[in-house]
Amino acid sequence: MLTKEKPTSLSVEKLKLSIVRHLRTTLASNEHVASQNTWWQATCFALNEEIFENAWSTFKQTRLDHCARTVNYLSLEFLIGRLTTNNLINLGLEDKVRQALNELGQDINAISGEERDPSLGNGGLGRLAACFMDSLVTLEYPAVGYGLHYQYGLFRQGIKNGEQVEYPDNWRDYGYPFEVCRSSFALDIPLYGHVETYYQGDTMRKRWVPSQYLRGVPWDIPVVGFEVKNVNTLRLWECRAVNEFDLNQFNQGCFASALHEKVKAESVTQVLYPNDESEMGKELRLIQQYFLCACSVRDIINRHKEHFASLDNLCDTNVMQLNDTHPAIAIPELMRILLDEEGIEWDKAWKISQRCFAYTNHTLLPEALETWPVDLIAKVLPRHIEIINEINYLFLSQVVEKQWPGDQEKLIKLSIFEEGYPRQVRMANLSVIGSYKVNGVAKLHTQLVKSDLFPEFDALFPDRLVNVTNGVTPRRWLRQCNPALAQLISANIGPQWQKDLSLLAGVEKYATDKKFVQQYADIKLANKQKLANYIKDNLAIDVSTEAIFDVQIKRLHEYKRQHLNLLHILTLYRRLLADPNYDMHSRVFIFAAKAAPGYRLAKDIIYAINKVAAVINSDERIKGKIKVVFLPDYSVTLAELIIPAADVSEQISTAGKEASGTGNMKLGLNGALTLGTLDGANVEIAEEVGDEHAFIFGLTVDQVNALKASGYRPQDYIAQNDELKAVVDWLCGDKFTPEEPGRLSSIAHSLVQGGDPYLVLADFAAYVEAQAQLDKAYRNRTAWLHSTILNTARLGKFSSDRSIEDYVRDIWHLKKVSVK
Ligand code: GPW
Repeated sequence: MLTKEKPTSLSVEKLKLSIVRHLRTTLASNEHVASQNTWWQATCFALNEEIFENAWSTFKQTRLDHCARTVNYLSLEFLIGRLTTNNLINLGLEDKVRQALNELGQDINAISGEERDPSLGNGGLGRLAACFMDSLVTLEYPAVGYGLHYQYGLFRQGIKNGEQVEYPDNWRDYGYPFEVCRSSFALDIPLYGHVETYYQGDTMRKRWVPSQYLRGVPWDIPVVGFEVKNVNTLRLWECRAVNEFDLNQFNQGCFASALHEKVKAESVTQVLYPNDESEMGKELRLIQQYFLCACSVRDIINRHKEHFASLDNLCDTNVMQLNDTHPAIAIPELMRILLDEEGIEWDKAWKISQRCFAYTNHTLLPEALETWPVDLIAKVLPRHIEIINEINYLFLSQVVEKQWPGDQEKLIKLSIFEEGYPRQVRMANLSVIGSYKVNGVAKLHTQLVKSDLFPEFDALFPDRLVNVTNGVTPRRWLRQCNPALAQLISANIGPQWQKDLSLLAGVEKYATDKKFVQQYADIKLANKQKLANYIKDNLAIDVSTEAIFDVQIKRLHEYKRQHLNLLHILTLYRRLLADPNYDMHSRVFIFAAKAAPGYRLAKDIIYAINKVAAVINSDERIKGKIKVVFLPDYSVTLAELIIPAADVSEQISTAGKEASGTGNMKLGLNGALTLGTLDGANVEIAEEVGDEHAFIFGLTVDQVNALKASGYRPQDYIAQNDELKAVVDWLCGDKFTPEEPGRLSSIAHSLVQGGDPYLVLADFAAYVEAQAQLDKAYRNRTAWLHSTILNTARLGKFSSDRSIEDYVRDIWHLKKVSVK
């Protein structure tokens, strides 16, 4: 038994009755004719009976506890993944529902397979938000997640002739059973227009006269706690037109223009922007950001005002966590309400506002640091640009000028405005100035935030910048995705690890226990077989579970260096061609990655992986020693299949570029050994697991900086390394694209003529060497299994429960609210 029974009135019999009742009365079907999808919906509705009631109790209990302080997690992305199995596990109803469905002639796995992934995020940042929501509710902290109800999530990826093609992801096509539309909390959001000055007695005041409104309609998705009654809310805003369409125009035959306003309004939450870690400056994206912030801030204030007459104590009842700068416009929005609507004077308003916001920085990449043209903000949000101006003026004159009198350079660097054409608003500067705490997401990352990104802010506000190392929820990323391993762990150390992952340390003593080691190995093998079957069924590629399953799964980015991995594959392939007896353990290189649709080189790398895969996989001379697999349409669900099957976790970003990474934690917990650079959370992973149980290679942050400062010349590395030269040349020729010679040369070009901005060539030799060590290590089966088990045993730190407790202690200061 993995899960404690929660106090629930739901017996197998009651569940059966409820499922059948929903088939018949909610879904207009019955148990004789229902499709699998209908069965799935009925099962979800049966669960909702328990879930919604608990959500209500949680909400009420929070009010009763004197409006216990609540964290509001503001994020443009929540990559929640499928909820059916997650909810079953967290409710402790997995066994009962399995039995109930069984007795009704249905298979629980097939039924939960009916759910489509809600892919309301791009990658790590969105998935982190989902893990945090799971931990917050499980730890019984009052929390609301605020996001957008995108009609289309992240595009579905297909591969056609090796190239990425994008298809729309209509994830809730005919509705989604775990969400409920709360139309009574709908709000109208102003936009555009101008600002008026007027006098109230002697005081000059401002008011925004908008020229347009959008309606925000909330959809609530319950977030079910594990082994607790608490159910929190993820509130996603859908944008609609305030006015229905113009019937007169419609009747006169002007169909398109009659619908114009409606179509335009609905476009705001139509689709998730697919650009991970790159800012774009598009008007619709700014409106998305503002729409989320305006709806959420209003909602928070409405909740507060049910209990308090003024907003003076807003920061006692609420904190708003900004998930990167994407929702930073919430800062001037709250200021606008305090100043213009509440009539609070500036200094007091600023104090209130600043105590309400905290900001998480997730990147140092310059292209990901958001800026917005001043003119664009002035057009869409005329009052906000005035407020930003005032915040900046007061900050520069009262804070910066005091600290560094007459220092023009400091003013230029710290100003919220970046001069130039066009002038820009720097959202990161606004976020640091407007928040009481700012955090990085791994130790190394936070150090770099302090030393490289915001050193002056750190000097001005020495206590503001803190670290909270990321984590992942052990419920989804161990218990749910690897049930056999979860079972084995529980059988030996008890099930409490699921709520306190540090208890995994108890597994360490079994790392030398013959029986345990064998069981652990059998589970890994079975997981590999399952993935091998999927690969066979979907891509018609045969892979052997004897081979090392070497996995790189993440967004496609130059800084993540999937092309470094590719160069190594080519190197092994050349060695095998040169010497058929070349001594290596067989290897399956598994990739899954989506590229932003406009990111040319990233798409070229996907194409190259697929072209190389086609040639290598069908080359009989190498006798299947290498297989290359690119699994299309990476998603949370696919990750749940791949991660438990991995032997090797590729974490090979250029040092200093990956803020944290979280896939590294999931893979390590599931027994993959990290092959990685000293970047992001890899540093802490290696620290926890011990250097002997990971393969760390490559330039450190300091070495990267020194090399760049001394004038990095990628050609030198090619000149010194014949193998490297040969594989780069391969990319320029027609070896892998006989029908289009030179089709892969853009990659070589970026590495040589392009200056190799992410030092792929500089790290190549060290990477190949680390790979050779790994190959050798894998062949010592006992030692490898030992390391694998120690990875599981020693990575307890990387639970998102620990991250949340860090946030609570250092930033949020929440108290638990237990629902009885
Ligand atoms: F650019 N991350 C992401 F910082 O997935 F906003 N998308 C993003 O747009 C950004 C960051 C942003 C990732 C980081 O790359 C990764 O290192 C980190 O583990 C993750 O955010 C969660 O902190």
